Amino acid sequence: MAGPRTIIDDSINIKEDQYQHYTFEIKVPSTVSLTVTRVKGPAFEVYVVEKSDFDEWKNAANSLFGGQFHHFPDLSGTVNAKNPSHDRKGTLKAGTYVVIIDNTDFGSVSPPANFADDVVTARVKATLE
Ligand SMILES: [Ca+2]
Ligand SMILES: [Ca+2]
Repeated sequence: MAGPRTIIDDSINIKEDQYQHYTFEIKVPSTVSLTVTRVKGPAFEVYVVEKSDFDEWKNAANSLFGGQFHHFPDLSGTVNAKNPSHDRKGTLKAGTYVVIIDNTDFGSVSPPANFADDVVTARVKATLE
């Protein structure tokens, strides 16, 4: 296969209490490189889940006390002042996947509870090898 192929290349603004997601499909086992860079805003999480588990993630995120969901820890993580660029690589089998950028109270970090809309501005890039 010739060189890495870009599957996501985007700049986003995500309002407080919202998340953004990207779906991609791979036909054969592939190495995915994912870079999510914080430009502005509060700390947030990045999750990579199988598309069939996206509803499970949404249910967990909408539940008051969280919940169980399946994700790929190698590709997931927190973006914050200490770690402003989430730079991960992992091998995935053929399938359809969802990258979630979470600016909600779900997970280990939450936008500040104040009267301001803490918008996350980020660059999202993913390539397949
Ligand atoms: Ca969160
Ligand atoms: Ca706020």
